[in-house]
Amino acid sequence: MKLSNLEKYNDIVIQMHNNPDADAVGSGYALYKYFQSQGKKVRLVYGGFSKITKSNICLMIDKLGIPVEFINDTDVTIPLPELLLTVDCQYGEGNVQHIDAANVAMVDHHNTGRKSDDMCEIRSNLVSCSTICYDLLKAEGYDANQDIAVATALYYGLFMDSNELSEVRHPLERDMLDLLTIDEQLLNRLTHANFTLEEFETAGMAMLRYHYNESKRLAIIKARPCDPNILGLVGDFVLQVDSIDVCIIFNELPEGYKLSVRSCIPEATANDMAEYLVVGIGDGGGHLNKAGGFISRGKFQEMYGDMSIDTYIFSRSEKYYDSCDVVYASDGIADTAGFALYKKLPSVCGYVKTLDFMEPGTECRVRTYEGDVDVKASEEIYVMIGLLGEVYPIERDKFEHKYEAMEEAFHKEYEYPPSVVDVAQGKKYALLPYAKQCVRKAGACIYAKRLEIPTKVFSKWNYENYMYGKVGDYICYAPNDKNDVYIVKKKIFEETYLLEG
Ligand SMILES: [Mn+2]
Repeated sequence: MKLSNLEKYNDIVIQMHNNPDADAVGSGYALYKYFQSQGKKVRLVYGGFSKITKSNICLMIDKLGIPVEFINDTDVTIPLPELLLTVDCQYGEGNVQHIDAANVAMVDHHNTGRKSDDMCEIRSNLVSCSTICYDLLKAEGYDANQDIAVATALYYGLFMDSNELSEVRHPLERDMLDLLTIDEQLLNRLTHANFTLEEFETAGMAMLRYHYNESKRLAIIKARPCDPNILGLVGDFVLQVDSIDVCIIFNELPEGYKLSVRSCIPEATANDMAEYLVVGIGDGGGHLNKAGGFISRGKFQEMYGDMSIDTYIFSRSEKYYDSCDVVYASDGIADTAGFALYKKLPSVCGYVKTLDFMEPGTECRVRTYEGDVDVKASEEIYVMIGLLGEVYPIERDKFEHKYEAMEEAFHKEYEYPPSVVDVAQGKKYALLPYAKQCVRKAGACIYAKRLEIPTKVFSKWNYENYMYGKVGDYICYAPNDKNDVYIVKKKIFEETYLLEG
């Protein structure tokens, strides 16, 4: 959906879910300001049983001057709007007060199975709805930075929905953080108004009741029901203990279980652990050090019957330690059993010379799907654009060995346009305007093996972390360089390589 699809409506009501959080308010406010700039009559409302009381949300609304209206159950102040636009939620859901409307549109990042269409923008791969709104505004040429309140509201929405940015992973989210100009002072105040004295006590009690696994240096804590932020806070604190490397803290909510993971070791990172704990029963992810997740009560019961959540978390987290391989590229591949020779299929990719758009020596962040990787712009460094829009740096001699460079421009449409960031300037460069075509030389070969368990490869490139391969992805190395070890995603591998012979 594009916001301009909704141009034909003049009377618009934007609705947040009941008991709105920062993401709902940030999203709603950004769209409110956009439609106002288009000369529309627009209101920003939420319903339910209670008015917002949470301290940080009240402060956000007050300081940013957000014109939020509470529509009480019994209070029918909404005359049938021409368009009802729900944000951070979907029309008809349990936590969305029913409002009659002639037409309904939705912007949301929760996965309910609904797909995007002319009236809906549903992107569940993003951690916040604010990110979607940021992108929708950008697509209409509306710069969120022209109004610092809008920029700050969007930023804070992402901040709060990503467990204080620890679950940010999509390139679009990282762009948003780099490019928004916000009221830092207000953000600072908001982040220090997160909980009440009662919640503070909950945190204290949680810390008194920890379980400790000495051999794994792992602490597990069950907390009383509380705001997810409290879990993160406790986890951060616990991780400062000298004999604890990983901390898992969880609690029970009406719809399921919220968990927060903290780690300070590369062998068991927080995001991997969180993803592992929720496989098949929820969502989880985040950063190496901080991650979070949610387990749905219904799915948990379906899969594990009446196993208690405590038993599940204890046994599953212990299993994690045997579930993953770690490969250091500098050590090379010691055991080549199971690897086979694959031939690259000839195909056209894009490439960009870093010096075509940057000064030599410029620190340049390449935004790959596996994480950010920093390189210095030079004669020797090119950036490849693969079949699915994936980008990665490549050394010139490797490039010339594998590819035939062409002079024709490389055009292709991608959901997320390949880009790099000039780290010092905080400036983003789209790569496609500089991209030229290259053709893979026939016969280039690699050794590859399908992964049977998840594998982390610490590659020779300066990745912020490591390349992570899931079951079904491929671990590969170059025939002439056993230290050139990397992961290729299943889909890319299958489109790119053919078993030799
Ligand atoms: Mn949200």
